[in-house]
Amino acid sequence: MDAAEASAGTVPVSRRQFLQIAAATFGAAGAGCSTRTTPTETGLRTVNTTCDVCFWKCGVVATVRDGKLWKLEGNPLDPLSRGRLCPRGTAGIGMLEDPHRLRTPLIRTGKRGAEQFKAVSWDEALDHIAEKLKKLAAEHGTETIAFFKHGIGAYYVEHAFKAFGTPNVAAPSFAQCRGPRDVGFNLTFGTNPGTPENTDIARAKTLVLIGTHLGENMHNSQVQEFADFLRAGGTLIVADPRFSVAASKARFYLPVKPGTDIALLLAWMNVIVREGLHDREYVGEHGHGFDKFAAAIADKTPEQAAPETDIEARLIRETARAMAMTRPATLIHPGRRSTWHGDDAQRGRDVALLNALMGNWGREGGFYMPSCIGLEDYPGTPKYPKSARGKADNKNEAGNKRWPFADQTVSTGLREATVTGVPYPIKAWVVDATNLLQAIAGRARTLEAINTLDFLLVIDTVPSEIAGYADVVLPEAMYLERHDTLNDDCLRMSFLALRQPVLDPPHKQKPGWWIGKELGRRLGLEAFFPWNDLEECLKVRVTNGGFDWMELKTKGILIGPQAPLYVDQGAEVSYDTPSGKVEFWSQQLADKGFDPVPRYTPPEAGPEGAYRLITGRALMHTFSRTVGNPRLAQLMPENTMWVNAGEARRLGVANGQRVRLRNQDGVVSDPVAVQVTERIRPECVYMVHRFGSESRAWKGAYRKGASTAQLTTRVKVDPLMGSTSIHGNFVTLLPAMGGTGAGLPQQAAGQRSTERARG
Ligand SMILES: Nc1nc2c(c(=O)[nH]1)N[C@H]1C(S)=C(S)[C@@H](COP(=O)(O)OP(=O)(O)OC[C@H]3O[C@@H](n4cnc5c(=O)[nH]c(N)nc54)[C@H](O)[C@@H]3O)O[C@H]1N2
Ligand SMILES: Nc1nc2c(c(=O)[nH]1)N[C@H]1C(S)=C(S)[C@@H](COP(=O)(O)OP(=O)(O)OC[C@H]3O[C@@H](n4cnc5c(=O)[nH]c(N)nc54)[C@H](O)[C@@H]3O)O[C@H]1N2
Ligand code: SF4
Ligand SMILES: [Mo]
Repeated sequence: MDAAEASAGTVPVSRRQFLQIAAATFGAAGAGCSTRTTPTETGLRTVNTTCDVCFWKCGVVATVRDGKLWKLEGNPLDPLSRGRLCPRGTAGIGMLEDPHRLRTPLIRTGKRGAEQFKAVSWDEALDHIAEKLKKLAAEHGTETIAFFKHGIGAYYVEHAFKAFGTPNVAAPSFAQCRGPRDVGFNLTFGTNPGTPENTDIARAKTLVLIGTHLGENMHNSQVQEFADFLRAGGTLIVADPRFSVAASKARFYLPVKPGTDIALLLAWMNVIVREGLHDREYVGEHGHGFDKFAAAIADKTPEQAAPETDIEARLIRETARAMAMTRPATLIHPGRRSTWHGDDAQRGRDVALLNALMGNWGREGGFYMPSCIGLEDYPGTPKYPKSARGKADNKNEAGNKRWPFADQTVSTGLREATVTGVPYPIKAWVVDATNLLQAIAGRARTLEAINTLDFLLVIDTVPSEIAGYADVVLPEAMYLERHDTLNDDCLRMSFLALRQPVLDPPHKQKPGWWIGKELGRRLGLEAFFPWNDLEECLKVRVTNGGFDWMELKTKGILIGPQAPLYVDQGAEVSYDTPSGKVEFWSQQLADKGFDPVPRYTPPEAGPEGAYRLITGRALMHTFSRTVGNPRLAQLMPENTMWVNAGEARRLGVANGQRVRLRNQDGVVSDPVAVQVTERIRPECVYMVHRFGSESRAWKGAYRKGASTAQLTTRVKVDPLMGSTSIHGNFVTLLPAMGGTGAGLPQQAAGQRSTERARG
């Protein structure tokens, strides 16, 4: 059935038909490898826009030939791409080609999770949503709607929901990603590295990557700067239990035992302080509580850290001295995802403190001071209503904060409020561009929450796992088919970047701004959308900011003024902490009963014979955005499981052999190919996150590889800020069907993977 046909009907359709609706013959619309705006268009044209295959938002030059998208290249004017795209950006074409894209709004007909929907018109879908939301608001209050999002595409739908009155807006990029790092830095410097990070990588003389795996973690200009750093002969120190791509470029590689970073960081600081190698002038002028800090780490010697970290004391000393030698042009990279072992904000604080000892905040080769344009809103846009009940994510029964240092909404806190009704029940979720079933740890708890909801709205581009549980699914146009809000991130120089359509959506897909505005209209929020279309809104904002709209439209990027980058160029640096200084000793932590100087606790050991499961990124994929992208799937169709060569020998498993993994709670994964390698420590195994999708409708991704999220049933919550730590899960290897493996538990041969509960 064609989507247009399907949309006319109100007859319930079977799951098979849903698959067809989501997935029908998109390929036919664009014969072969690409899509077509109008069949009559001929010749070449280019449109400058921005990439959305990940959140770096690189500037893209899109070339259309005879009405089909032909190629995507980096925009040379753009500071985030510097004229080059990563493989995912180039393969953005594959997202348009994906024959399984959502095509039309859908309303659920079967039970939750059964992926049974009827296709409806936009009017029917939006009227239905508005009616539901108004009823919920009247009965329970607008706060009982939680909005989950990831990325700027969700901006105007979020705007509609904030205007409607919910304060409960969360992104997994806080409590599941960079939150602990940012909170650790906030507690120390009163600010944090932000996004994009204000790291001066190219100018550093020494760069320390503790955990963060630049090169596999592909944020375009950051990796280019990393290459500049290496080319200039900088000293690279990498601490990672896995010999990452970055480790292969390192002068010093420290194969640290997983979960012992705090011991390593404290020992590095112990050496630096004990030998007086820190920036004493900086610490004297800007440091707070340094003597108490020095006393607290006085016994954290490399000898004490060596048995914990499995790194020789001599190597810890040597690397600490190497860092001090080039300060302040020594950068201990803050990392990004930092949801590891439950003490992650304190780990983030240790990274911040080690940087503070280098005196590198606002110094060349450390952290530069970023600039941004900060355009005003569209004139006359009203203020959002204020909720009397406040946010629901971070309050306990007594009305106190559960996590005193969380400064953004904790997604998992909203999930808890949904399940427990404390501090008040959450009745509806709106999920826009985030796949919560894989993004937030504890899938069973997420499903429990979903099953208590009165209403779940999912806005996505493909039939994602979370979409399979929705009451209503809205198909968003792809990033190459829409305007989004402007990118005015803070960077070395201020800039504006425009995402604008290259092609029209091929079916009934609509841009997020249109969905927000249309929903807003139905909810009586016209005042919040005083423009006809987003282009008009952006034009006014850009023009009012003193910039030339036509120039932005043509170039895609405008560069604005740049403030001084470094203190010695006149940059102003202030520390927004209670003491107004860099807090080596934190009274605010002490006041809340936490360690004022981070303390090391050994990670919990796993069951006998089990391996700690650690995870990371692959160059050619972004989470669940790309697994079904036909072009990227060619490069990496599924993940593998890295296992240490000695362990593989002992277990009798061969490279390429398929195994299943069973975790400490008995959950069994889908089969995954073993990658036997010397490049990982023996006590852990490694898999790239986001494979093993459960959505039957997204055929390109369905059960490709194994899911790390499925195996992450044990989660530790950071007591400072509520993030969910996922590196405390352990797996044993089981032979997959027909496989052997002398050391594998044979009784489990042929075992099936755990059914990931649906509905
Ligand atoms: N290609 C690509 N790039 C991406 C993304 C993507 O999806 N695809 N996602 C982006 C996003 S949102 C984020 S947040 C970042 C995340 O990027 P990072 O912050 O770099 O990633 P992590 O996943 O935290 O770290 C993974 C690395 O930590 C190592 N590791 C595991 N346990 C330990 C330990 O106990 N100690 C130490 N020292 N190392 C350990 C792993 O072996 C691995 O090399 O990547 C971004 N870049
Ligand atoms: N086990 C485990 N869990 C993790 C991590 C990990 O390493 N391991 N990493 C964590 C980190 S660092 C992060 S940042 C989060 C990220 O987790 P998510 O927020 O889930 O990130 P994505 O997978 O990029 O976004 C997912 C959804 O957005 C949809 N989408 C893509 N493009 C569009 C669009 O244009 N419009 C709309 N409406 N939807 C779109 C995709 O189809 C997909 O369903 O996950 C976290 N969770
Ligand atoms: S880093 Fe790659 S995927 Fe991310 S925005 Fe840039 S080109 Fe796109
Ligand atoms: Mo992230």
